Amino acid sequence: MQMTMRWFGDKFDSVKLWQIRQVPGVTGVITTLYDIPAGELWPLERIQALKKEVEDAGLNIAGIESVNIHDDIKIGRSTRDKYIENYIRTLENLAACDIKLVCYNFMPVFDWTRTDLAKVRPDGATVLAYDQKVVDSIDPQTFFDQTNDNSNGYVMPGWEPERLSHVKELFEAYKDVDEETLFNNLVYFLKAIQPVCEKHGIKMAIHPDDPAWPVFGLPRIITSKEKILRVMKAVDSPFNGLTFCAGSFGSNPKNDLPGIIRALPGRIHFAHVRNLHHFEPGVFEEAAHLSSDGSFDLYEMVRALYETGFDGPIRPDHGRAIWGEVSMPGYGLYDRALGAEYILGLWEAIDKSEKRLK
Ligand code: DNO
Repeated sequence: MQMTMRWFGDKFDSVKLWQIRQVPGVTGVITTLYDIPAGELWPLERIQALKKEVEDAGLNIAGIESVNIHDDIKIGRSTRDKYIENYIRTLENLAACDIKLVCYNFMPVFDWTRTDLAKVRPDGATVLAYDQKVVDSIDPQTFFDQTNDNSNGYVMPGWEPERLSHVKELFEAYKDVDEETLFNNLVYFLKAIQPVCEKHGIKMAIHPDDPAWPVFGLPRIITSKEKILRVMKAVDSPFNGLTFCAGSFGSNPKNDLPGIIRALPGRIHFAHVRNLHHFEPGVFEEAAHLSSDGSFDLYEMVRALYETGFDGPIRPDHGRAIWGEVSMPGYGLYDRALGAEYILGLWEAIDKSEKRLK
């Protein structure tokens, strides 16, 4: 297990690499070329420069989050092969820089969705929150505009303007794409990239849908243990893996988080570990990582990762905004650093008690 933090690049992140370097136990970053639109080729020189920047700061690139998938691939348009070709060449360029973990998602149009980016909690911290009633009462374009207006001036991951400047057209393009079609288009994509992944030992780690149900009538397919197992079986090779994201699967209280981890030994390549507080089905807010602050048992989650031999990067996930920090919502330094220390503490305790028992 390697403890990491997500970093969006010097131009886009409020957090600096030297600050991440000072978080005890964090040895790497999960990063991206945030300015490259989905579907375009990542030039080798850009990846090399990013790697140098991170390594000069005393860290390593533990993986990429995300190389985004062009909507034509998800929709299954005839143009998809051109975008898949760019994806394959991007993977080759990453492998040439020894970067072999790629997180991506297969959500149509929108990535993760929250209805409040700064809900005030009793202690004055603010958090991201979700209320299905809000989504049900507003149209997608207004929703998109509101999200961007409330993001402290930062571009939110998955909400990049160039991706979403055509919300209406995209909705139109998805009108014949149901869950089954989306699933088949994912399998088509995975089979197409399989040879390059297997040749270079690249691990692909699909991110679950967040929240874990259809929003705005768009299909969503990575929402439960059964559904992710279906994807794993459809292309049954270790390169085809999962980003276990507690907050995404956990948005549905019916999902048993340690159970999902235990069902996928060897197929979880990356983990986003965090906590949510549920109020009622479809209404939740993000919490501090500590188990007692939310609805999840972080000890059981970390224990399941430990016991299934997880050896990839973990990152703390969305943090609360605390101590006056202003950042991209969910991605400040302070609360994520607290989360990293807590997860490292759980891991050390489990590791030492297991070794003592032996
Ligand atoms: C939200 C993130 C997601 C995730 C993508 C992966 O903060 O967890 O945006 O990076 O879905 O492609």
